[in-house]
Amino acid sequence: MSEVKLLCPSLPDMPWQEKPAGSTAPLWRHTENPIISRNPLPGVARIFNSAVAPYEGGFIGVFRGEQTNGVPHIYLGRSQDGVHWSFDAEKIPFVDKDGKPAQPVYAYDPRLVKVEDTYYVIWCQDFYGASIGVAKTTDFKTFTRLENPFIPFNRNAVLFPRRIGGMYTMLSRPSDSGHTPFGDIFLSQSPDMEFWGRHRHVMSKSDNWWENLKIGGGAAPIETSEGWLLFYHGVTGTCNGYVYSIGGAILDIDEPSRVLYRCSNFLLTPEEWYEERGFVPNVCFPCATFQDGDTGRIAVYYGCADSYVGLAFTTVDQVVGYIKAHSRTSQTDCELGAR
Ligand code: BMA
Repeated sequence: MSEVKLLCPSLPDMPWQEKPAGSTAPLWRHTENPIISRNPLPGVARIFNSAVAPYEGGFIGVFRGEQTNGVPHIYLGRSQDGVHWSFDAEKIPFVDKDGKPAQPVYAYDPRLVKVEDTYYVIWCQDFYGASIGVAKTTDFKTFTRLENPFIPFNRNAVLFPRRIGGMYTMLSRPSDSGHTPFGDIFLSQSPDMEFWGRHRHVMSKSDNWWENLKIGGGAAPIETSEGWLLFYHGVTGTCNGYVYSIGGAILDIDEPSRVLYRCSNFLLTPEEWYEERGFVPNVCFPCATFQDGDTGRIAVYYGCADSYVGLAFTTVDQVVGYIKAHSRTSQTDCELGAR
């Protein structure tokens, strides 16, 4: 029986594998990784950095598909087991509020979060510079664009799965126009998913070597009895390029700009061939999770080397225990983040 409670519905059919005997790692990889390989459909060279949700007794997802012309777009995928996926041949046909076609110029790193009865897709797109796009759907047939929440430059946005204090709440990472050599996680709130404000700083890069360059939001925060469990990415710069690892933090339930615990160790770092070798080597980039409120099981979907999708597992007890045991927070982590 789990000591830390996942405050979310049961999901008994989510993908799961037991921890390998002898492993001491907080996260362990699916033995079939990468679960999505190269050239997954005609015209798409790679799928990675993608997000999933339970839907109608199976699973659905929004997938970053790097087209063979190099431009990323978002494709819809479906799965019965959360491991083996099939994809629509055409990219998602976004429309505006009048139902007219409204395709972004490009779209990458989508997240998929259900808040109340609506699924929101959040991604990075061109808005006269890289910024955040949002669309909503209730049936996965019509995807209606909403107003862009932020001005450029901003990437890595993800919604909390419920309103907090009555407000929709979004994490994002303000950035620059390039391969941003800096970046901290901020939080913004909205009464209606259109007007965003009440911005708060959540946490910055740290002096932990694996995340000493920049950090960014990852999967939608998971509600637990200890606070919001956040899987995020942390980046270090080496003489041979950036290295992206998966980090973990726990945010205050009512004031999530306050970090309660932050793991000084990475939870997962590039070690396997599909994480170390690819279009961009050494990238583990979490974008979504499944969790089962009954057993405490968690499955993390993460992009691998900008080329593949991987799946890793943990339990809420183990990962929260590991984060707390190795926690080191700074003053700017713990404060409200308003100046
Ligand atoms: C970031 C984003 C991600 C990507 C990562 C590593 O800036 O563009 O989509 O996975 O770089 O290339």
